[in-house]
Amino acid sequence: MTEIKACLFDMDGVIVDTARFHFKAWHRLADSLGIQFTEEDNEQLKGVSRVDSLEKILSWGNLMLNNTKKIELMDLKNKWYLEYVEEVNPSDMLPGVYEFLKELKAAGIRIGLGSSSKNSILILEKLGIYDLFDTIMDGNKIHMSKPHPEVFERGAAELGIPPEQIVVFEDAISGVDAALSGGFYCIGIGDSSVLSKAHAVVPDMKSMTIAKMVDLLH
Ligand code: B16
Ligand code: MG
Repeated sequence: MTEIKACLFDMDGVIVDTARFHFKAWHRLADSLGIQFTEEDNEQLKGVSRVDSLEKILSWGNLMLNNTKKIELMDLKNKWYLEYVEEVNPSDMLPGVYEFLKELKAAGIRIGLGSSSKNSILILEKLGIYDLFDTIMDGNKIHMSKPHPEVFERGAAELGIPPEQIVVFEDAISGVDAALSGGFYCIGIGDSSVLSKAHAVVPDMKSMTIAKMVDLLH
């Protein structure tokens, strides 16, 4: 295995459990439109951009709306989401993440964010870890949402490190697909039956270390 020179982290579901707030806000919106929306449906929205998430929900409800109405609904969902994340603070960081980021930093392994979210900087600031990132690639900068590899490819390009020397940490099927099609190593965080395509899957970031990461990829 080649030397690992960088790690790219998905945000929602890997660094912080904001996925439940996205679910809550989409559920509230779907309810207001009379569309059924379960936690199982929500799996398909993880890692997917705001606009693509809305399109999926509308298609599940067989609802056709014009662009103005869609923008209004996305703004409403984001307003609710921002209310829910208002209280996010460093204690909301998922266990093991902070220690792992510190270990990477000390070892000179570059750290990047590869998130579909347009709220990523706000959340990283609330968690107090914004300064640890060497690059931030997110929904504000990319044109194609996961499973397209753009978010990770552009993160790698900003770091000047090729994909084969980078490990992506992802909790979503769309993100694992994005990492693999970009030629990155990928460690899935969550359910191994859901993320089975990743090179390795662990239930969470607890006790993640550089040694464990390298071991998982062997
Ligand atoms: P926003 P990630 C993704 O973030 C979330 O998983 C997904 O549920 C959300 O719809 C998307 O960001 C867009 O988020 O509405 O904040 O721009 O998992 O790629 O870090
Ligand atoms: Mg995610």
